[in-house]
Amino acid sequence: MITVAPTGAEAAKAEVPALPVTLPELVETARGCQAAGASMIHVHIRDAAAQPTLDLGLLRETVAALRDASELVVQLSTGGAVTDPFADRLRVLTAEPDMGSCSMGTVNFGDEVFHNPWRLIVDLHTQAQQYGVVLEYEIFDLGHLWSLERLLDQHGLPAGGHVHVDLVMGVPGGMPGTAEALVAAVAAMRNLPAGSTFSATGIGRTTLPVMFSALAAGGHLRVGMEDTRSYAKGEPVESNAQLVARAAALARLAQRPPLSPAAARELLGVTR
Ligand code: KMH
Ligand code: ZN
Repeated sequence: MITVAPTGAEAAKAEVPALPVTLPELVETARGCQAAGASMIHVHIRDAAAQPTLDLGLLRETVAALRDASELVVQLSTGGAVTDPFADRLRVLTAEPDMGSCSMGTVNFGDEVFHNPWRLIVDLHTQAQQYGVVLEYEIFDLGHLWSLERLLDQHGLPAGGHVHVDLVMGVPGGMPGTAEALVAAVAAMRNLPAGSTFSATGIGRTTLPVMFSALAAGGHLRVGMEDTRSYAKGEPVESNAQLVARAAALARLAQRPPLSPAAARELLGVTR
């Protein structure tokens, strides 16, 4: 399964002109990435000034437009930007996406702090259960996997009944984007429910080592301009579809061809 994370909340449009920030750009990205092999899209949206926003109306419009234009599983970020209030992040779930992300712990995030206190995690998990929104648990460091065990023990399985985590590796302040760290994370998943799955993404120059490691370890892949702005040294990424196409080609070489959106829905327990 290949997830594309096309925009994120950190890169500036002025510095990264290929970043999709408008709804038409996002829709075109979704179409191109599905054609290239993606089955899920992890969405952050921007306002008219290309700044990150969690505006509920815009989020709803975005979910509808992406559903019209593609079959991709639509996952809205509840992580937002490091400055977003918790109430706004929780409200994202009411936009009725197929899935939401749920970050499993506070982490230094470059020079900033990405705040994810336990109370917020519990509220995201339990409200997503109530709304029937399937969650993907974002793991920035190994301890976040133990927090996920504790969350599931105390509050039960997510909507859909399947546990899927995304290892976000190479964030300055989190676990490194190395094969060793990926193997350690996979080992730390041993007490999650049987059949739990993971994807992995490596930030910046850790993109390729993490992709190769995840493929070798039986994981799924996340790629996109949220995490990766250079295709190779000195070569800016041209489009998100370019990153998806590379991941799909490597997955086929590894004899693990990309899943269709329908197969991804089945795997993840997404019924919308
Ligand atoms: N933008 C980061 C602060 C998520 O989408 O769930 C948080 C993030 C995680 O990207
Ligand atoms: Zn994100």
